[in-house]
Amino acid sequence: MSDARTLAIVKPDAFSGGKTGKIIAQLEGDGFRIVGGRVVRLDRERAEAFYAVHRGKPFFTSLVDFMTSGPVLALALEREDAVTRLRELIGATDPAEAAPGTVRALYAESKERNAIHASDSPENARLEVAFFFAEKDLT
Ligand code: FUP
Repeated sequence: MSDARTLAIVKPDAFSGGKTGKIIAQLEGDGFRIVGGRVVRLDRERAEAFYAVHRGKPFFTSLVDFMTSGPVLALALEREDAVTRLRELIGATDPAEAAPGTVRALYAESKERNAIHASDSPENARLEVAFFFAEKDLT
């Protein structure tokens, strides 16, 4: 069960570009069940907290600018091997390096404006699901 749940964020570029429905369809088509969903606008404090591991890196301020530039869709997702499988399904960080057919290959504009986030470990999945959702609100 430790790898059964993960967090995805449909990022502002995909959200404003009207790709949200297509991305959800791709996730559901791969067997993910949506157990929580919220459209939110992150403020700088929240975005900096979410990406705290990247604080101090050259792209950090720009990343926070981007992630606060519009609404995002946070999704709590379940399926077998959810963390591993979602990372495979979204593709590499840079869409130029993402495998064909992955979410980022299909919808990302650049390494920064890359359409979707997915938790990279079961431990981070637990923390990131809790960042957006109270356990009692998950179905
Ligand atoms: P990923 O796990 O694929 O989302 O990638 P990282 O955790 O390494 O990076 C988090 C986000 O920072 C990326 F989604 C996009 C942004 N980023 C950049 O803008 N430039 C970089 O060189 C690396 C990451």
